[in-house]
Amino acid sequence: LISINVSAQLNQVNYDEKEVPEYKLPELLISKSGRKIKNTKRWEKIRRPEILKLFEQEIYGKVPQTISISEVNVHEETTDIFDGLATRTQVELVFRKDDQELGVNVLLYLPKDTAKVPVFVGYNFKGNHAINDDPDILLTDSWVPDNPSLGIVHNQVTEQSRGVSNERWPIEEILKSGYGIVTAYYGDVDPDRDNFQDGIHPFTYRLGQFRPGNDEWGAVSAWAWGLSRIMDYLETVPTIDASKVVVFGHSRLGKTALWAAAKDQRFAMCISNNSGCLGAALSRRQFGETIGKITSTFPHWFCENLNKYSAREELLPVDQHMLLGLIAPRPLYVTSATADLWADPKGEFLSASEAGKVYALYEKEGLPVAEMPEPNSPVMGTIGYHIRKGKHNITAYDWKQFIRFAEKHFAPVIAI
Ligand code: GTR
Repeated sequence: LISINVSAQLNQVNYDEKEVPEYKLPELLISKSGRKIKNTKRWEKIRRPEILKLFEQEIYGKVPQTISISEVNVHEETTDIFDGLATRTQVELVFRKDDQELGVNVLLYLPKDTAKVPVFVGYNFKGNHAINDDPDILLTDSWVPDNPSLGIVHNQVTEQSRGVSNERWPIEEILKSGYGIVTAYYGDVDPDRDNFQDGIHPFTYRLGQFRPGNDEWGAVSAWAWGLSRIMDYLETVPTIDASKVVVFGHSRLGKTALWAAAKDQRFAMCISNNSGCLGAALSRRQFGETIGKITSTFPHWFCENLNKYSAREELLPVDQHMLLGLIAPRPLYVTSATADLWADPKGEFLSASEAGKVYALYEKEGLPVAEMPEPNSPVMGTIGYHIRKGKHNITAYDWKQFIRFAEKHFAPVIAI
């Protein structure tokens, strides 16, 4: 019977609310041993570590050992970008172990004439040069999925893809609002393909080991690790306010941003855009993308242990509202899009709503509404949410809300 259910689930996608199975979410605020978690002390001491460990073991995979930045190479620094609005810096974070070396190129635009700036930090999908027409952004030499229409062949980018994602990156608006923007190509840390011989993973292998253990890091966990190393670097930049770093990401990189913020409490705020399955959406709803689908299409994203839950969501010891709860009490913004049913907008809203229970322990307001708001009607408590009209994407509209949300929670940036 179980195998029939598994193949039935794998072959169809449910977009019908009436077909969502009945489910019971695992309790956020009852510990494994049955203790009620009534205050922040117990949350931080007992329940938070328990939940974090479950996500590590069963979903994203733990980082097997500490790997630190070996060297920072400053490629260039230019002080007058966008008519004097900003400085641009390009650095390479170098990681070395034995004869292995990995370089992650980080691009920073920081507003000028401000003492210490808050920043948004998040990965891009196609290389730093794709986020703007700026001709001086270095091209990545990492593996990039082929896309001949953008001149990406033999997994290498060319000039042709410069600026192709600029609609997703309204850099001047971000800078004008007083925020800096920091990005890196996620494939610098680990190429997005089912191959555990490239990227950062082999740095932790024993002799004769070819892939991570069952409870060790998949790609999302490796990308999240990379965001924390970027954070290590940001802490050393004197013009950045490291207490105001907002980690953000779209889609698979939204999943990554959530996991990074859950693990690394130095990120002061988190934005998950259209992150869907194993991002913000509740797995037990099995609406749109499911665990069975995601683990068969992207077998390298999560740890091996996750495969146990393919079409057996009810056995998971956690659900995604608990991932969002790990971000408390820090401000968290979750978005959906009306046409992005694959990511289960309702499931994203419901988990954001449930996560409010942890925020309540801190006497913070979670989501300020009980029902899902109308399209293009953002709501902003310490947890914020909007569902934008349109497709799976990150748009200027989304960015306007991110900036508003950051301005609501961080004191205004003061010009000097
Ligand atoms: C889809 C995947 C989603 C989402 C998306 C993306 O194909 O099924 O989970 O991550 O890719 O990253 O654009």
